[in-house]
Amino acid sequence: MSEDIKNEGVTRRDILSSPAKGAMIAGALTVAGGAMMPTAAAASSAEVGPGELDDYYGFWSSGQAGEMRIIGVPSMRELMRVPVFNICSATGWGITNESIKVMSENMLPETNEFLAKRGLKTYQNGDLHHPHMSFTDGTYDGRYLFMNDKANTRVARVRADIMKCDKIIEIPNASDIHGLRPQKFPRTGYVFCNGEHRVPLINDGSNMDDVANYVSIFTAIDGDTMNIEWQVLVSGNLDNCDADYKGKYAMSSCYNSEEGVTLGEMTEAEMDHVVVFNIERIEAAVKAGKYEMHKGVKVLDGRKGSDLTVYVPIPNSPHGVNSAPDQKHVMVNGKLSPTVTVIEWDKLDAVFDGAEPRSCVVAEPQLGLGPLHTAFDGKGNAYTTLFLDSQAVMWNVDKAIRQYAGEDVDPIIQKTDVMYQPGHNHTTMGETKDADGQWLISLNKFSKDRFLNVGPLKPENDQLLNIQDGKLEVVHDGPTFAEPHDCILVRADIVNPVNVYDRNDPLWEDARKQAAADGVVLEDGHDEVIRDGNKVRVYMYSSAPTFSMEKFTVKQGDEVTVYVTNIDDVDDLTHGFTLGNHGVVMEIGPQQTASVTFTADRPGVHWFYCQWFCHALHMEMRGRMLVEPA
Ligand code: K7E
Ligand code: CUA
Repeated sequence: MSEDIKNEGVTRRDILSSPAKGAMIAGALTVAGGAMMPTAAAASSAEVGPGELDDYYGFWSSGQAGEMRIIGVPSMRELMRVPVFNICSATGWGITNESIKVMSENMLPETNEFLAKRGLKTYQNGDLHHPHMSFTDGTYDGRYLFMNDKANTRVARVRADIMKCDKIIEIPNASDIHGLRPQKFPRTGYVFCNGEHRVPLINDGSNMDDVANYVSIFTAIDGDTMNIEWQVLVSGNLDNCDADYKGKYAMSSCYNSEEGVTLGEMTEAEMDHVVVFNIERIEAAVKAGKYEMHKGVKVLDGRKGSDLTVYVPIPNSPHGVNSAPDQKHVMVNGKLSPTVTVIEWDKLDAVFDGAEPRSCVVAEPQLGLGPLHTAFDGKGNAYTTLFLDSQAVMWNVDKAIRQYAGEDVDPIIQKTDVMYQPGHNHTTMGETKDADGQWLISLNKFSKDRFLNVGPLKPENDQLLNIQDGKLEVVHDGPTFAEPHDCILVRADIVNPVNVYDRNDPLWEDARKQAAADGVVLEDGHDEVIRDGNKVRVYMYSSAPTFSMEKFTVKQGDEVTVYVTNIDDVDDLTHGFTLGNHGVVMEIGPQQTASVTFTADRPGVHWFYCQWFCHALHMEMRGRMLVEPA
């Protein structure tokens, strides 16, 4: 199919940019191909040929795998994996000094103590659900990606210029960070995140049964500094969240308004709620000193009755919260209720002034069973995942509003099966004011029989749907390893990573300082072994296909730090440093410095080598470390 198109001398981009031409070619192919289905036109536009580039960056979470992944859309080709909360065998993330610093420097002291007792410098796992890009004026700005760790109560930031994680912070007082969204307007600004599980605020083990005093906590982080600005205590279990397009409100869904601790107790009530945070009032309360300090963070009380928040009743255990690109509405997905509740942001002004809380609700269409998340096309339509029905439903927001007002209209446009059981979905630019209605991703939790059987553990299935023609059409199945909860789809022109590191990158600031103290200039390809008591610092540089040091000698028991600077200044020329039988590995990108510290405890000759294919003589890029017996 794509070959035929190539023979015509027409690229996929031509087809996308010219609907008439696309239809013409599709028509011709239908005739030529005989049995080809009318879906051929859509399928062809999802095809990205060899050497062609995708139109969108997809930033995928990976759930319990702990990393972020970059997927090209619409090709669904996996482009990169960015280790964040996991340990990475390829890049040495979690092993190098620079990554351990990111992973440990902003943890609570008690966490680092807990880990040290187990011989660890960082957690070995994470559960990354929600990656979101920083915003300026309601749309993605290409600066950062923020993401949560549900497993170990952390939030991370990835720099979009180099696609590496540069900050990981632990959120005190909270338990398990789940929902996370950046402020959309005026900019990010705040990164909002939800502590999901309710725990005692002073969680010192003195009580388990006093559940009335368990709290869940909403946190606002400064996206520029990654400082925790404030926290708000809320009633119920926080789940997902989103922010408005005016910088006034953030909203979180809460299940378990019953504040129970068993499944029966948690799902008892017919109505739960969303909690809306009034940012201006919270900032004023912070200024006025109306907070308590807990673990170094300003904690405000936003539980029921507070004027910082309002609680809007929503049918049973709402889950996803999705702000619409019309900048007016926000969708709250019912999960145990077949409805999605549509709230008008502006009507919350009155609710904060005492109006009946549900007066902000402008629609509540019945869509099907298990609505979890909603995406948008920027043309007035919404797309909701139905987990239990295993479907995507396309519906019209305006019609849903008219139906709620009493008109006899059906907002549902189309339902289509997805394979199988979708959680999140996402559209191209769909969580920004620039939603463009090109593609919809359905992140399905089960693939069952869709792929070759790989044993009891199956991949998930991220399906691509074409939504360009006012209808839903599944055009691609994409198997994924555990467990991409969520993704965002960002127009390619917004993301502009560099090819070569800046020699002054703050990533290896510590190495730079240590080198300066040792009289070594990292920049000019200087190599040296410095002995400082039983600490040995080995500075070398790499230039394809050699390390500047063919060998170095240390003594058994020395604490050795190896610094490698890659002085190659060429695109796509990454070297590595793997030290045999020491569990030591680093990635060293062009112009990067990386370092690793280990104890030389094994007398003998040990080879180190470059594990990143870099040159015809890559296999020969190696050297020896001699460890002299004590
Ligand atoms: Cu719906 Cu963690 Cu975003 Cu999974 S959450 S589905
Ligand atoms: Cu350097 Cu392979």
